[in-house]
Amino acid sequence: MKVRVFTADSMQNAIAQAKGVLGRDAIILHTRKFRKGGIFGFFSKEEVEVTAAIDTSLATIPHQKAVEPCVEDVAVQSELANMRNLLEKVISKIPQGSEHSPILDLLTNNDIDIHIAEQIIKDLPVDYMKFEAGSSELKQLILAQIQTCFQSVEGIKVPEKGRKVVAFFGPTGVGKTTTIAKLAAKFAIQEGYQIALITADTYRISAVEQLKTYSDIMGIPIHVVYAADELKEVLDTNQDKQLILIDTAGRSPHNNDQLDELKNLLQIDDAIEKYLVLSATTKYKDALDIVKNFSVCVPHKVIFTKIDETRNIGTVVNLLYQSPMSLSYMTNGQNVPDDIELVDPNKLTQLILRDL
Ligand SMILES: Nc1nc2c(ncn2[C@@H]2O[C@H](COP(=O)(O)OP(=O)(O)OP(=O)(O)O)[C@@H](O)[C@H]2O)c(=O)[nH]1
Ligand SMILES: [Mg+2]
Repeated sequence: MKVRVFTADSMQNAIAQAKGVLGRDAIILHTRKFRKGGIFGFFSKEEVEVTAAIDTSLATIPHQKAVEPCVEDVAVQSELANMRNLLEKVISKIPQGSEHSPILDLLTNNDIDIHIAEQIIKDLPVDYMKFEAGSSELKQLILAQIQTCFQSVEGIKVPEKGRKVVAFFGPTGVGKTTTIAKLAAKFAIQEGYQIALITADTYRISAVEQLKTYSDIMGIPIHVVYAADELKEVLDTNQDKQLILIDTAGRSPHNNDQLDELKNLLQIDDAIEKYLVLSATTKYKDALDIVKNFSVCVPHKVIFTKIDETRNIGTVVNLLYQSPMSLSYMTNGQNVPDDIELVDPNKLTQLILRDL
């Protein structure tokens, strides 16, 4: 048996290539879509990979006389025919297109997008079908597969020498300021670092007051900046701090002027580590727009907030499966400073699967 892998821009072209090279008797063993190139998962091109095989002993070889098979050939041919049957059975069980399977239903009922759910199932080990839908073994396999999308998790690392500057940005009301207050308490009060807060949110009347209230309670200095050059000045005058947290005004992902302004503010210093703050309650399609449009600000990591407000955090899986990102914290309530923790892939996936 000869097995070859073909890639093309569409399923049709990949299959045509396979049939062209291996002949019309080629069988398709596996198909997979993947994205190539791009930045932060975007602007990448979708490609299709087809794994095809041909039973060389059965393939039609043009201009060649048929030869009587010897006894050994017959045994090999029969073995190959068995393998072919088995493969076809396995392939027929892999969900294709809109075909529904119990696992697909389980995943989509948990707000996982149908295309992502299909991909998760395709990526499962082939022998997953030996387990009953709903069995703990199958749940473990799905859990492990979903966890492959949680690539790297790292919180704020304050260096031993020098300092760390972190800026937080994202759509309105997702919990940026509250998250900063939680982190300020963790680093200043619990871990004893010298920290300063900066707020560039001068759009909302009460925005400065909101962060100032926390900074007063914690005894942490706060600076208000109205423009990029002021931010630079404040960063220059706070060289003695070990950690500086910058709050920004919530922005609509569809307002390019606001996004440009934010981008200009944050690119004032290359050393600024940038965190995109996203609410886990966001609808998947909106979350895709947010990640795509805020990518002009080149976020290094993502924070998921309001994990406590939804029973379906499929959006998180959808986003990460579609476009891998580095994760940091997740927040699960309004309480400052308690309701924040480093993303725990296991815990997060358990949340997704709690209804499975
Ligand atoms: N349930 C829940 N509520 C949260 C969480 N984080 C923040 N909130 C609440 O969400 C609301 C908005 O929080 P903010 O911190 O003001 O959000 P923001 O992103 O700074 O908002 P803007 O500056 O207006 O864009 C507040 O009522 C917070 O208490 C969370 O993890 N869970
Ligand atoms: Mg705010």
